[in-house]
Parts: sequence; structure tokens; C-alpha cells
Amino acid sequence: MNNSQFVFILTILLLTTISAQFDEDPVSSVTSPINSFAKYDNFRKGGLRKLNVTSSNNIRLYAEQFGDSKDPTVIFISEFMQSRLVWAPQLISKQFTEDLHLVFYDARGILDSDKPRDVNFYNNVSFVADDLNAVITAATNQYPNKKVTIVGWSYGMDITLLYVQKYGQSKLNGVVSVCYALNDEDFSAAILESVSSSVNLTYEDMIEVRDYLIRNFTGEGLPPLEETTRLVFLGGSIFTPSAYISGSLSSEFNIVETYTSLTIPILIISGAKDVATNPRAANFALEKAKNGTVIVFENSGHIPFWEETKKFNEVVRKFVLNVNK
Ligand SMILES: *[C@@H]1O[C@H](CO)[C@@H](O)[C@H](O)[C@H]1NC(C)=O
Ligand SMILES: *[C@@H]1O[C@H](CO)[C@@H](O)[C@H](O)[C@H]1NC(C)=O
Ligand SMILES: *[C@@H]1O[C@H](CO)[C@@H](O)[C@H](O)[C@H]1NC(C)=O
Ligand SMILES: *[C@@H]1O[C@H](CO)[C@@H](O)[C@H](O)[C@H]1NC(C)=O
Ligand SMILES: CC(=O)N[C@H]1CO[C@H](CO)[C@@H](O)[C@@H]1O
Repeated sequence: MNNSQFVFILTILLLTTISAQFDEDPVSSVTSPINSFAKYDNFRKGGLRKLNVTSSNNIRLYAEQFGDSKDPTVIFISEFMQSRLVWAPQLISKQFTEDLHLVFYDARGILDSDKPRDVNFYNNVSFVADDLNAVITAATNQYPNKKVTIVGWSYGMDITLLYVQKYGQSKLNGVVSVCYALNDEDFSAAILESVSSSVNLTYEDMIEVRDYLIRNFTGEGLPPLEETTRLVFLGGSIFTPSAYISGSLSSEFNIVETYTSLTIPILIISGAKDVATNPRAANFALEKAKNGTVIVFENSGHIPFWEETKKFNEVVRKFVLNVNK
């Protein structure tokens, strides 16, 4: 099975799961996975369109966009080792996507983007900044003066801040920070250790470590992820080479000052039952932010965009429309 076949099967799995789990539109009467896929495609005025993106070291990134590029642009950035597929609950919501231009991408080393097996493609924080810059440039190609809103999930916020450190904030009009620890000590030491120990494992052991991380995405005391949902997270991370982990972890950075320097609005979303990021990290971030607001998701762990989709979509959409006024 090659990557795209795998992703296709994942997508089918994903869509059936979503339609079963969420009573939100658009797929209300699913008779078969294929049928729901067709409906899904229909709903997406023109569907997802591929964006050509090339970053530094000639890395080709897989990015796709949905909606009209003249509408407010939102770029979604995933957690460490996670793919763009995790944003499916946002993508399939008709209320959320209406009149927005949404952009999803796999960072270097992830799923459908180039995945070199050499640490030299990952061991400089400059690279993830270049990746995001290349995506922003491609997404605003037709409207070069346009600003974009970022939704960064956990490590996705590190990427955002590394981007700001290198390129400045002039292309951004707002940031949604999802379950992010600006201060290292509020990120679970057990999880961090599990990630760093997962370099050069056998394939089976590697899957086990990645699965452990994913199981910890669900909030404490909440039911575990449904099997098919878990596979979306696991499948999105499974092709990532060890070089990504060792390279990314070997590069040190300090971004607190960059965070403090941001003058654009920051919406800080926190999961009250998050075991990966201590929920108190939100208060730390709020103190450091010039223009921050915190919204706590009481019934969420590390993935409020899955755990409380409706609320997530509402608050993020409202924020995006506000900063684009
Ligand atoms: C993207 O790149 C491919 C291959 O270089 C090219 O065939 C295609 O026309 C490009 N698409 C766009 C929208 O530029
Ligand atoms: C990272 O890459 C940048 C840009 O190519 C370069 O200026 C810098 O020296 C590199 N840093 C390290 C530690 O290699
Ligand atoms: C992992 O294996 C590669 C290739 O054998 C080696 O170069 C690298 O040093 C190893 N990394 C660690 C952390 O052991
Ligand atoms: C925060 O940003 C919003 C939107 O740009 C602006 O209206 C508001 O005045 C800012 N507040 C502060 C304290 O800077
Ligand atoms: C802190 C925490 O909840 N860790 C959990 C991570 O996932 C594993 C596997 O499901 C649990 O055993 C840990 O308790």
C-alpha cells in the first residue's frame, strides 16, 4: 500500500467515524463510506485543492486549501509528528467553513510531505519557520498583502513562534493557541521522555510509542478515543522517520520573548483535562501575552477540536471573523 492509498482509506475511516460521532452537518444520512465520501466532496464547493509548496532544502510540502482565497485565510498547524488529517472535524463542518479560506499542510517529515531520513533536514529551527513561510506565501499568492490567522496545536505553536522569530508578525492578524505550553515545565515530562526515547526503535516498538502519545491526547477521565479516530492520529504519524524526532529535539530555542512581543490578538484554548499540557500553562501564557484571551474547554484533554468540536468551531470562527474585520 502506498501513502496515498493509505490516506484514502484513512479518510474513509475518518469520515465514517466523524459522521457517527458528531451530529453536526453535513453527512447526516450515511449509507456507506463511499457514499459519505461523495457527499463530502460535493459539499466542499470544489473540494480541497492542492497548493504547490516548496520550502528550504528543496523540501516539497503537501498542502491543500478549501474555499475561496479572497475570504479570511486560516492556516492550521499540527502537533509534533501529527498530520493535517487531524483537522477533519473542522473541515467537514458547514457552519465552520462557510466563507473561510482554510489551509492544511503536513510539515516536513510528516505523511504526504517529503520525509528525508537525514537529521540535517530537521536539526535547524529555521526549517519549520521556512515551511510555514512557504505555506503562507503559497496561500496568499493571489493577494500578496493579505494577512492570515494561525491555528497552532501545541508544537504547532512552537512552529508559529519560530516563524515569527525569523519572519516577523506582519503577515499575521491573529493566533489561536491550542493546548500549548509556552513554559517547558508545563509539558508532560513523561510524554517528552517517551518521545525522545523513541529514536532508532524497531518498527513495532516505534508504533507502540506513538500510540502511547495518542492515547494521552484524550482528557483524563474521559472515554478513550474511538478506534477509528485513534487510527487517524496513528496513521498520520506512522511514516515519520526517526531523523525527524532526533533532529527536531536537538535544536534548542527560546521563544518566550517572541511570544511576549506579539501585538496581534492571541486566543488561548486550554483543555481542563489535558494530560500532555498542564492546563495552568494557559495562565502563564496569558500573563506573557500583550493581547491574549483564555477559553477553557472543561471536557477536553489535548484535542478539544475533536473532544468539543462544536464549541471549538464556534469560538475559533468568531475569533477569525473578528481579527479579519
Ligand atoms: C503544481 O505543480 C505541478 C508540478 O510541477 C504542476 O503540474 C501544476 O500545474 C502546479 N499547480 C499549480 C496550481 O500551480
Ligand atoms: C540554521 O539555518 C540558518 C539559515 O539557513 C543559518 O543561518 C543558521 O546558521 C543555521 N543554524 C545552525 C545552528 O546551523
Ligand atoms: C540512530 O541511527 C542512526 C543510523 O544508524 C545513527 O546515525 C544515529 O546516531 C542513531 N541515533 C541515536 C540517537 O542513537
Ligand atoms: C487586541 O486586539 C484587538 C484586535 O486587533 C484590538 O481591537 C484591541 O484593542 C487589542 N487590545 C489590546 C489590549 O491591545
Ligand atoms: C499521564 C497519563 O495519563 N498517562 C497515560 C498515557 O497513556 C497510557 C496508555 O494508555 C496510560 O497508561 C498513562 O496513564
